[in-house]
Amino acid sequence: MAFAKSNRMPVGAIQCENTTMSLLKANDYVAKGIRDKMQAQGTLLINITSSAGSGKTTLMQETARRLKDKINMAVLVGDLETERDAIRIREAGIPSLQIVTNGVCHLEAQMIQQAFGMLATDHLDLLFIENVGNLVCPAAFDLGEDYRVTLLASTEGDDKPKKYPRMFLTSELMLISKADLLPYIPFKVDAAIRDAREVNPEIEAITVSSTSGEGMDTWCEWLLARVQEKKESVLAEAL
Ligand SMILES: Nc1nc2c(ncn2[C@@H]2O[C@H](COP(=O)(O)OP(=O)(O)O)[C@@H](O)[C@H]2O)c(=O)[nH]1
Ligand SMILES: [Mg+2]
Repeated sequence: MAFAKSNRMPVGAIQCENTTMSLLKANDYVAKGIRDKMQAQGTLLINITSSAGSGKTTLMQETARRLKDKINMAVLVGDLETERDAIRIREAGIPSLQIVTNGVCHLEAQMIQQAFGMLATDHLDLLFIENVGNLVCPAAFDLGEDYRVTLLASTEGDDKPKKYPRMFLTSELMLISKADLLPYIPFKVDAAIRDAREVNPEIEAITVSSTSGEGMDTWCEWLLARVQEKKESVLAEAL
């Protein structure tokens, strides 16, 4: 095979790096617009990420049941196919809109922007984005969120923070989910938190179970404190 002068790139090869860089630049531009909109209306935006099946939708349902009478909240939820998660979340009593990505493995800021045309957000205190389930692609796309919260289920193994460092590096909070299963599984909570903090010394950690309710009060208090901070930051800007 012939090589270009640099001797590193086969002639005719597609330089994917450039495409990816311009895609990410465009994404960041739209993400900034979302961040500005959320700041103007005082809505806390939280991007929920994890592997598939770690309990994101169940957490959204349980969080809705606990907080929907205290704050206005909604969920945008991304999946490759089906509207099942949005239906589950609506059953918990809050608005939810499914973003079907048709095979794309992550949500992009443009998709969130488009969703605003179909889900009213102006009055919301808290908007969750449940991202597509995987620990790789969603890590690269800023959605304009205030916080990125990553679930690590006890069933996934405690080695994931070091294996998927970018996701944990870019998250402010790690939720160790399915805590009710910890007695039956060789998952070391301390090891998972230690590894996550070696990747990201600032990351906070809460152990939760949507099934037993363990840690849910701490999680909801964390959310309400962030909602309050957001309101205060909007007020401070108005002065
Ligand atoms: N034991 C246990 N199972 C859970 C918990 N949370 C979710 N699940 C189960 O895990 C599976 C995947 O949950 P789901 O919320 O759909 O995960 P998602 O793909 O991350 O949205 C479902 O069968 C849930 O019932 C939990 O806290 N404990
Ligand atoms: Mg889900």
